[in-house]
Amino acid sequence: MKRLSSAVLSDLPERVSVPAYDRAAVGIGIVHLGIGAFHRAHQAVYTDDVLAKHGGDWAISGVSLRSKTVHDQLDPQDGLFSVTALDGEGRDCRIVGSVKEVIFAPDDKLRLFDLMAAPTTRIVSLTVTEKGYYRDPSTGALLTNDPAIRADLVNVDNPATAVGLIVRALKLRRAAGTEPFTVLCCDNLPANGAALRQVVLDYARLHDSDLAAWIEETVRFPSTMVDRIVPATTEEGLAAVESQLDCRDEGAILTEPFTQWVIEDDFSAGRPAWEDVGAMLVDDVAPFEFAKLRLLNGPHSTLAYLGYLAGMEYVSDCMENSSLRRFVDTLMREDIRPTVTAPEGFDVDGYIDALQARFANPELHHRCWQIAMDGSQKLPQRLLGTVRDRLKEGASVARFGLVVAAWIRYASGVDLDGNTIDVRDPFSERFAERFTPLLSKPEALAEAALSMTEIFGKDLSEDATFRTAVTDGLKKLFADGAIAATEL
Ligand code: CS2
Repeated sequence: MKRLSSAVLSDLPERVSVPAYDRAAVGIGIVHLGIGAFHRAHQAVYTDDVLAKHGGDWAISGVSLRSKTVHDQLDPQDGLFSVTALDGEGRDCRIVGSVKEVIFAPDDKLRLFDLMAAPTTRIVSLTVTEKGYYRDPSTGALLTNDPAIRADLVNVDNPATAVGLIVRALKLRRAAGTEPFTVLCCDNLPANGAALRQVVLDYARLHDSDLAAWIEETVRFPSTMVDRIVPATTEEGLAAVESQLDCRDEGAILTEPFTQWVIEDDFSAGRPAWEDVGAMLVDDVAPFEFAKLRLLNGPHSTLAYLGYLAGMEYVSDCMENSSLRRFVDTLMREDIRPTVTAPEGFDVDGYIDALQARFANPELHHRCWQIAMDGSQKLPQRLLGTVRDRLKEGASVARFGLVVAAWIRYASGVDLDGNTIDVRDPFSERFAERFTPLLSKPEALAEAALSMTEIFGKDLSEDATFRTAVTDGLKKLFADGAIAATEL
């Protein structure tokens, strides 16, 4: 079977759309750190549409920081990959051309710094996941004691983390008298621009205070809200795409039709006209980000933990279960919705309905296990803020208690039938040490989990109402199982 590449573009079946512009003629303007599936299904698609509409030197150089997989998938394909939107009725398949190259950072630092320091690079964007910021989720400060950050600080000219790379590149630009690029965070963190700015400044201050002051004064960090559900591609998915394309695409992405991007319009060195291809450029992203994190990501994690413990593989399986569906519906409408201040003209009920339909998309095959990853980094951003607001209101947090209980059980690495769970989380070893010996003691287990203030903050750790909700959640979960426990 032939492989997708520039050479085969003109032979693809007509139903597959291909880049409607001369890829060779568009220069690189964006360096994207963390070129995983999400970036390719989201920002790369918007940029591809802009290039087709307006041209311009806004092509993307995608950077992998830790794994060579994407490089090996896309390099032989001239950076090309397909994005297939699945909606139960049909599949819409397109080839995206906006990524011109993939750099595997550990192998190609010189090229990477040349590019990041080049005046032609006007935006450095990021999708490195929550843990890639080395940020204390409860305070927002840089984790200066994390081994990866410590290693970068003793080796500032050859860093490995995204924060280290950005500071190094900005230093090179400042020394050369080149204007800074705009730093565009595209991860699921509240006020993600400000969050990234803080860790960049924390890092720069530890290394060069003049540089830190320059960054503080001149570099823009607009916030964004990004949304598209993009499950990891499976071998089955690759095979389905192969039959659509009549060629092999090792970098194929399967996703949902829905996509949304809200961007704070604060760029110092220009930007693609993303607003012409469906993105919203606004003055304040916060209300969108807030609604999305709380109403999409919070319930997503809820389904992931409870669903996993109930033996379900995919999010859509959870939505087919009437108890889980009812639980998440009540959580969204009664517990989370009152804390969400909708952006103007935003129909929150319609948003909730649409989100549930998206979760239920049976074609997506989005594994609970995938969403369950990195809970220590995700829960503070997507769930615990809501808990704080509800506690302030004096409202019940019983349902949140059950969700956190499900997370604790999941993080312990032992499911309700005693089987091992492959827990992926920066704290997984600590969870195994602390939680696993306490599985028969719900009170002590809740105490051990909530005392992790880096996740729960001092306030929630000490909140008696929340502690009771989590303890009760654990008792119910252990006694009745995940499904029956949702009948609160
Ligand atoms: C998910 C998100 O894996 C997860 O944590 O909740 O990746 C989610 O699919 C996206 O934020 C949707 O925009």
